[in-house]
Amino acid sequence: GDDDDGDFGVKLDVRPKTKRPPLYKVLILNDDYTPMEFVVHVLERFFGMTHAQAFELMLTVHKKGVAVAGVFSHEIAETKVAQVMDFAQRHQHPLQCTMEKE
Ligand code: NFA
Repeated sequence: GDDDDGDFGVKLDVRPKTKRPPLYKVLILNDDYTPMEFVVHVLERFFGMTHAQAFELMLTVHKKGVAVAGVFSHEIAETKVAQVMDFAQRHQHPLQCTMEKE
């Protein structure tokens, strides 16, 4: 704008602005047809969970409808979703996996 205050509007370099990239939750959705053991296998295979962790998360999805399988960068989350959707489709299960910004 004008320069009524005589400071020439020069912004002082105070804080280095290092914006972190957004993170994305990868969600597993319940359905009536995908076998429980298949979901457990997916969670072990693509999310590095132990059998016990995978079983517990599968039961959470089964009971509540949805649960977070992991939190990742946009690119990794997209890859996980694509891997799970492809694997489910190849086995003819209707399992759904999506991502959402945290
Ligand atoms: N609800 C499915 C069943 O009863 C199991 C399931 C759990 C499916 C988690 C999808 C996700 N066979």
